[in-house]
Amino acid sequence: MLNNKNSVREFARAKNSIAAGVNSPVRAFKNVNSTPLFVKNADGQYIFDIDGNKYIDFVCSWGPMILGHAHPRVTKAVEDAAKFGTSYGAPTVLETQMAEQIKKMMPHVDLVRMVNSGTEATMSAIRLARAYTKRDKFIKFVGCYHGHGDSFLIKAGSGAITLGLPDSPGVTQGTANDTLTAVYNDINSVEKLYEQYPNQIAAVIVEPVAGNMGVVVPEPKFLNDLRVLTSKNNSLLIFDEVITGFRLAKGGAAEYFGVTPDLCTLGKIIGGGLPVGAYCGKREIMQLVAPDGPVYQAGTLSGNPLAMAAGLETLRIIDQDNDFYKKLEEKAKYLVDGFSKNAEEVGVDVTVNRVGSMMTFFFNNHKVIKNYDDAIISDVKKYSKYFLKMIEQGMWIAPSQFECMFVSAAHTFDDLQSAISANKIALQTLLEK
Ligand code: KE4
Repeated sequence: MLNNKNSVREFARAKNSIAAGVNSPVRAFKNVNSTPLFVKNADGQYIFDIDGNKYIDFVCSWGPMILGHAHPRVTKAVEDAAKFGTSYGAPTVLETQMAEQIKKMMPHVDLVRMVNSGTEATMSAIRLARAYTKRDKFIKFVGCYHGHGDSFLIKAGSGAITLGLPDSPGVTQGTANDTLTAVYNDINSVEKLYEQYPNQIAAVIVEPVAGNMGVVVPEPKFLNDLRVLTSKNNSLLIFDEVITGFRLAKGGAAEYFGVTPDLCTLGKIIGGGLPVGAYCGKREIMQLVAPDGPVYQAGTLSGNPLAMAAGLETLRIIDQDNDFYKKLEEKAKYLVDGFSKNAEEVGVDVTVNRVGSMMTFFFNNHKVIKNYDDAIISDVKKYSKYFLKMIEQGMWIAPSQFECMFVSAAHTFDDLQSAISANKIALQTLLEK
């Protein structure tokens, strides 16, 4: 049984001062019927809670920590930057270097605008797409999550599914009317919306690999079909690469799948663990952004020196290692092969979806999970039991069936073997009455 008494005490204390006791819903462990674990520190692939428990971390702060925690070069970059001050509200060369680094790794990007979260990035990208096309509506996919901006909390994924709030109260009907939803991997559902709303759709925004209904992989032609369909209808294709950006390849999902969006949104990895987001893309579109253009968007701490230092060092470390993604792929494949073999041997119905180092282990007997309806019937009670058994064995995995599991450059094959052994024990407990 896990010793979590300090976390239990601190959660009760937090609830007196922080809404719901956490600063982001999925951290509350609500749908795995447990009390959130409070973290003391993290280092490399390990995370330590305030009760002295040590875990191998497969959440990686929901994606940013692709190098592992407290990477010495990243920590030093932040320390050095902090000595010069923490925010100026004025341009710095560091921001230009970050934009140039993004452009170097993502050649389809002409101009970048830094913001402070993925939510800000997607909100801004949709505003820009509407201004550029002079159209109001946009298409998202059921189960995809693009942050908590009002227009995205329509059949949203991530914590919204986890907590059963895919359509949040507080979002007005007027806002919702301009958000159209289609079915992931179903290009006909997108075509139908274009037929129903001719010349009204500004953009399609898509997670090129869905990570917020659990990992759902795009079928071979889906992304390219979206590219063709959006171009044919004079609307924009926006890749929300907040998770996949620099996760799947140096050029993100655009490089991985060979499909070029008009705009893309970034976050997580480009901040190296500090608050960051960005929207970026073709010059003819991005040049509409204020103050050169009329599309207003601003941010006190946008491009702040500490996040730029952490993110730039992270991207440089990745960019300097030509085998970075090959090594991640080998580790992720080893883990998933081990998990799949366990499920077979123990006799538990699971479906594993993986692209690169992002994966989800669904308690679901669908052999193929290709959209929200396939994912949502997963057995969340089973997942909850599995989660608690994995945590007890020192494996820090997502407290939700509808999130990703990540492997970082810091994980060793010994760590992965430990996770495979723990996974087998956790699966066996599911068979106990
Ligand atoms: P943030 O505003 O949380 O930085 O980014 C929003 C966002 C946008 N787009 C995608 C594809 C995302 O996955 C996210 C945020 N991801 C969730 C986890 N799936 C963040 C974790 C949380 O909400 O605490």
